[in-house]
Amino acid sequence: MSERFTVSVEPGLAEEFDAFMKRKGYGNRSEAVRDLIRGALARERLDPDQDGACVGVLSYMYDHHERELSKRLTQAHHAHYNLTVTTLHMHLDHDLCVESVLLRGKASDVQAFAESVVARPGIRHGHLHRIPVEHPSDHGRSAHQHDHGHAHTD
Ligand code: NI
Repeated sequence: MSERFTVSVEPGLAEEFDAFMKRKGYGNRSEAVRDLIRGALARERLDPDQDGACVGVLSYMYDHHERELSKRLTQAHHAHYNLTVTTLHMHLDHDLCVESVLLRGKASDVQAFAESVVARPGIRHGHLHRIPVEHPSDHGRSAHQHDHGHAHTD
C-alpha cells in the first residue's frame, strides 16, 4: 500500500529535475523521488557515531532580498556560537549569496544545526559535509599541550 503526497516545486527546479530524470533513465517522477528518499535515508543510517566529535562544512545559497532571511541566519549563528567557528560569505551576483560555514562539535549537534539552517525557506542547495575528529575542543591547542591530561567542559 503506497502513500501519496504532493510536492510543490518552482518551475525552474521542476525542469531541472525532469532533465535529471531523463539523464538517469527514470520513467516517472515518483520512482526518481523514491530513489532520492531512499538514498537520503541510507546515508543517514550509515552516518558515523553521532556522539563523536566532528568538524562540519555547511554550504548554501540564498537571495539576500528574501525577507528577514539574512537577519535570521545571523541570529541562528549567534544562538549556536559554540558550534559555528567561522562563515565565509560570497556575493555571487546582485541577488544571490553563497555562504560556507565551518562548524565544530558533537556530530549530532552539528547535523541538527545544519538541518535547521537548510530547512529555512529561501535556503537553496544546502549541504553539510562532516569530518570526524578526535576532540571537539582541541582547536587552537598545540600538540605539546595534548600530552597533558585536560578536562573538557563542553
Ligand atoms: Ni551577499
